[in-house]
Amino acid sequence: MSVPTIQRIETRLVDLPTIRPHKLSVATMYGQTLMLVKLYCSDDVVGIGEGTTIAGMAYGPESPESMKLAIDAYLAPAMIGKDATRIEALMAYLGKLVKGNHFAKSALETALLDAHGKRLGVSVGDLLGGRRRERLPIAWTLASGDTARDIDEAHKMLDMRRHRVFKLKIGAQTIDADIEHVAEIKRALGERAAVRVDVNMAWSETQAARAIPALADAGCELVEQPVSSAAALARLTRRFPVALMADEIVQGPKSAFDIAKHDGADVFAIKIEQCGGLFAAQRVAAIADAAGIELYGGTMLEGAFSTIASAHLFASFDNLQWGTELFGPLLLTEEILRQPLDYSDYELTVPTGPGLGIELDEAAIQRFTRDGLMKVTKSS
Ligand code: MUC
Ligand code: MG
Repeated sequence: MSVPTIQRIETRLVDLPTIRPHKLSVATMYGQTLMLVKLYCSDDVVGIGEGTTIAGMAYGPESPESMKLAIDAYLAPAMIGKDATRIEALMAYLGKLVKGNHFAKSALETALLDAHGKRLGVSVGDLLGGRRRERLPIAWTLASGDTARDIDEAHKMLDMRRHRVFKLKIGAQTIDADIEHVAEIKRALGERAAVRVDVNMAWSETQAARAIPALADAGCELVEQPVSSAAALARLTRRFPVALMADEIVQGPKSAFDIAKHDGADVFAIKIEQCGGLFAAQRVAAIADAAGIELYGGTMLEGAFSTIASAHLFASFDNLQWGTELFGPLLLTEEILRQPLDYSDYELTVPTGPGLGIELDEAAIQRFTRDGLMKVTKSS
């Protein structure tokens, strides 16, 4: 029997509005762009993958446009005609041809896994070793830029039983203003909700050393990436009892090993795109487990495809002490799936169907698609 090969890869950019501006220390987002990849195989199986960034290139070196370019010009041509079933080998080959570009590679690996799951009639989670949980706890990010509006939003989420863990985006204003913002929100929510913060690397080590104990006093249980330096984060982790989480500096297994070697964080935020794909993210989780570092399922504010790819992976983790923040699709105004995801009782249900277990609604995304499709086939 001949092996299924990759015949065609299509990429497109889909610009979707967000339900409100999303304010981080690095930028304010008014919309989100999904870079969607469709991978067509010789056995008529089609896989879909997705890449997103946060506020264009404000968060990291890739953008939706750069992912599309890397795939169209370099990665896709190298994949045409290759065995679609040997995913780890193919990703290793692409890793040699193209340095970096983790987000683009994650989108392609997701599409390969979606296709292979559909081919075998099993879920992506099954391809990763099988799920250990059916549902995942989902935190929500309060980032409207206004304390009263954030409190109102949190109350609504609690009343709907959609989220009871809130991550506050801070670092854009003074430390005193940020501490007051966190304290006010925690006071308003009390025991109904847990409050965490994400500084997105905005502080120096001395600023962080002043802010962290005050945040803990305000009732904040977790501080995410307060500084950019891995060495500074390691020193802060040793100094303060409140849990400190590494996010931006977790860029795949090598960086995870370096951080773990220096006792550099209490928790890792694992993001499939930042790690360079699901298998790389799985290795990061293994390193964290071995080092006694706790785990959190992070997001790049992804749409449904990367969100569900992440959900399959996080559902397979042995440890997921801090839950997840896979709320990306809820930040978008548009439903892009034929069957919406199930967010209920503070959790997301991990789909059970073959591959990712979700189906793109082509008509829903058509009017948001930028400049049409790019197709890479053998002859192009
Ligand atoms: C980040 O830095 O964690 C995740 C949730 C959110 O609101 O922003 C992202 C990025
Ligand atoms: Mg973060």
